[in-house]
Amino acid sequence: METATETTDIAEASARPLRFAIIGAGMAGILSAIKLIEAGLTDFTVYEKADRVGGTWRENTYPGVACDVPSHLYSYSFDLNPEWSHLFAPGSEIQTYFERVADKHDLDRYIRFGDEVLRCEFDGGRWHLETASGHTDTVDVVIAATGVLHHPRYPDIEGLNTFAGDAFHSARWDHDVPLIGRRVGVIGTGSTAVQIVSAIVGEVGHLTLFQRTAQWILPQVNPAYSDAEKAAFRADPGQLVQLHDSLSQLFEESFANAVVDADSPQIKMIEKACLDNLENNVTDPELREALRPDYRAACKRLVISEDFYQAIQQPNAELVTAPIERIEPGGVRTADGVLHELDVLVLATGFQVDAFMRPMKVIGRNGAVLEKVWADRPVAYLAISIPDFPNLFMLNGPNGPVGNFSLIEVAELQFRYIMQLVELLRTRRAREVSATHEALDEWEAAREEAAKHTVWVTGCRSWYLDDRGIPAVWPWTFSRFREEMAAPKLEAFELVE
Ligand code: N01
Repeated sequence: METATETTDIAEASARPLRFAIIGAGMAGILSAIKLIEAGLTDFTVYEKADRVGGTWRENTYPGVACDVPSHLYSYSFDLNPEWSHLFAPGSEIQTYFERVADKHDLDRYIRFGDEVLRCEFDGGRWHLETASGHTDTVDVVIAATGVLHHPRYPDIEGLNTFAGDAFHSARWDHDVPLIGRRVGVIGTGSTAVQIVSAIVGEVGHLTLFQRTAQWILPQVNPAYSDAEKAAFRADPGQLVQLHDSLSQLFEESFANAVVDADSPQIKMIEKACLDNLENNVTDPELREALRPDYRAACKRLVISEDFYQAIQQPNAELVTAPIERIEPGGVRTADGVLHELDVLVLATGFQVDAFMRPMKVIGRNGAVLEKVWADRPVAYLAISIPDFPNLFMLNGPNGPVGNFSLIEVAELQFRYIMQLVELLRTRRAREVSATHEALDEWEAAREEAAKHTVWVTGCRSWYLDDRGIPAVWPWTFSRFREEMAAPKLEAFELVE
């Protein structure tokens, strides 16, 4: 009779060898590489268009950049970090963390830097990749870890290119441009602009913030961790796990569940905290009214800042609410005829959030072209799998959880789910796995229905909303996401033998 070990050995010997391509070496790409190595699936290449890992944290280097998820939560669960300097660590520290984790797992030898994947075509049961340098690869599984907020959105403002000073998008910060004593304009009032304003107001000569829409600001202190606290984390990693888990629970109960229920007591508490912040911390009544939003808190992605109101009340700061008419060589002309003269113009105008792995050309089964499939808007079953695009799995794909969660926790849960689908391929239960059209349609309908109860549809414009005004994000609680990610429902997948 065969022993259990022999049975496993036989199963392993007959397992299908799989080659993988991971696209992107940001947070989710690094995670995928580490987890594949851990599973013994080491035949893979990570394709990264830039020359370093880090994704959004490599690209966003603007003054004040930080994550609004606490750093001990915004960490890999398997690589918690005792060294975080603050509750919300600065972006450069987060970038260093990703570089250190990638080094620790010796990922450089798997990563092809400076080579963008331009095309992926499914043919003969495998994916054929072509990169910008002309390199080709053939793989069984593609993991698209290409990120969400990475294609800068430039505003469509007349005369933008005529500006005679220095102008750049917040995600393309030009560190060669001096700011000290100069006249700097910032367009936008999202999380990015708010961080920039607080960080630079003390050094610029004059700061002009062009506000199209006022934002609710949730005040949140950002204490530093003491040397003693860091030493305690180092000495007892169990404390770090506890901290990570308690932050996760706190975030889930306070934020994550609040935003998906517009009538919840938690959202009312957030609204009150934002309102108190405005009432108590902006002294000039005219400025206070200019900064008062006319929609509910957290309808737009909530902006978290300890010191924005202080910054905008500095004598060298000015809030401009008149609509921008055009940009001229000397500055920004607003509809009231005023020319706001500037030396530097920062476009903190956000990202094209529906691009995902595009502009990469992706061709699935029977010639299905992603660009056409997504002509109206991007969709993927549970944000992971697209019908007719077998063995291609997305991390942080369309309509997944992005609001007020740690995207690392999201990606870890998604990856575990994907690995269960990969196991079907490896154990030869299927050669091709992709969601069925029916499963996707059902999920989309349920998602759209659930979205009606969220705070995101209570009357504001935001990057969460698609062209129909439906939030392109996970509209349920985080525990529901965890449940969905526990195990794939196989009836939702087309398994080609
Ligand atoms: O971009 P946004 P962001 N004329 O899209 C304005 C994450 N993030 O880079 O509100 C004038 O939120 C636009 O105005 P309006 C986080 O998920 C996190 O700030 O549309 N204004 C808006 O004010 C965040 O939500 C962190 O009327 C124009 C702004 O530009 C996401 O990234 C830090 C305009 C864009 O705001 C995006 O944030 C940074 C025009 N033509 C980012 N076009 C943290 O973790 C656009 N605007 C803290």
